[in-house]
Amino acid sequence: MKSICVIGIGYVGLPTAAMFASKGHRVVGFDLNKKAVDALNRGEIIIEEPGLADLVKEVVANGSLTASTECPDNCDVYIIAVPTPINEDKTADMRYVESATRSIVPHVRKGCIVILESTSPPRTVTDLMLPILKETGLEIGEELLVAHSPERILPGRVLEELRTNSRIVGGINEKSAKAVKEIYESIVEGEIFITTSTTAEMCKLMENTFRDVNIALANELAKMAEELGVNAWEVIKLANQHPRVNILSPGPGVGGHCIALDPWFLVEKSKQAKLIHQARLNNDGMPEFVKNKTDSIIGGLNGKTVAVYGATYKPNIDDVRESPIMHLIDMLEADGAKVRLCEPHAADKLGNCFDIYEAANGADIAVLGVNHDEFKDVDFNKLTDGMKAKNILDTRNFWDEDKVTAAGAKYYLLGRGTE
Ligand code: SAJ
Repeated sequence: MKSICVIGIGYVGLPTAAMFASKGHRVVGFDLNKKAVDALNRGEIIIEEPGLADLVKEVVANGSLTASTECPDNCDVYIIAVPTPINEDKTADMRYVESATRSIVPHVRKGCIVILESTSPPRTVTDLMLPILKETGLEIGEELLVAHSPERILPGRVLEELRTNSRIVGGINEKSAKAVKEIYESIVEGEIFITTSTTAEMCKLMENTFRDVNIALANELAKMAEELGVNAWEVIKLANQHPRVNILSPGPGVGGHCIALDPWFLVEKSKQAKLIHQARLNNDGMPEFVKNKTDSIIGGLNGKTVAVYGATYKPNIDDVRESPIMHLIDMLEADGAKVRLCEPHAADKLGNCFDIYEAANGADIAVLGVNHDEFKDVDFNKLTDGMKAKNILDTRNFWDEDKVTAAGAKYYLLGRGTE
């Protein structure tokens, strides 16, 4: 049993803290956000993630997880899981990692372990953290062990992936890597691979970059298909029959706090990252492409009403960070359209949301932005009933064209050109 401090009790830190607590460790979640700390001490959570509320309730009730707005003394392990957002100029904002590292300096003692989980630009542990940790006076790598073990959990499946995914542990030396591997062995059933801290940083960034570049390729296909009179979705289905081809799905853009940001950390650090840079620009351009498509379907946006279905960055979660649909809404409004949003997962956060059928009232077009389960079996007769013009734009290939047309509406699909 270890005493563990998790710094940052957000999307990554909270489930990690709860998992360690459920395996018999004594865990303190340290966060400057008093609202999150107070909620956690009451056994409540302020994010949506399957299974997390029950787990947190249980470990808070049995006393193994507590939260504090002050960094605790005398922990064996300090895990940093704070956000690494991006600045306006697309460079990494490392202030939280830096201040989290500084905050533990007065509290660590001989034998302590410091782990960075936050996704960070290459060389963060070596160039940013180690100089700060040296201020402890402890011998780094001997008396104070340090590693980067990037989180790789998929929002919406966090608890399962935390347990079953393999894990990379990049130590500043072998002693650090081995000690940190042992810590994660108590919660991870997947394999744990040992490497250096900078390699671990690069691995995490390249995983998300791999996905970003491949989504950019799918989005480029969608745009070409519209120009050349082909259905991109059919091309993908058929091309993916090839045993070594797996084209991903086009969509209104890439959102979330990971894939939409992480590739920039490589662009910032290396002039070689040209394809990676272009992929980011392609994906960031998708909301505008969808806005223009909406505009051309209804013949101009000014004074029109657009019903938007879904605003989170992907289905069945409540996270709107970097959501392409939020950008789309801003652009529609900037061009003079009135937006009526239906977002069952984040209505509290966003305000001004309508239910599925109310949202389309008086609309000139309904745009499906996120393929939430709630939207699967909509009754298109009911949805299009009060619409001013019965136009449906599906950006996810999610709605059934036959059902839409049976309701007397016109169905448009992102990535489908007319031959
Ligand atoms: N998307 C597409 N087309 C696709 C797949 C995704 O447009 O074919 C879009 C989604 O709509 C969404 C975005 O990409 O807006 C990202 O969604 P995602 O489900 O691919 O990934 P995230 O951002 O939720 O989580 C990723 C995961 N990384 C990988 O799969 C390589 C997760 O394992 C990481 O832990 C997470 O980033 C992270 O925290 O870094």
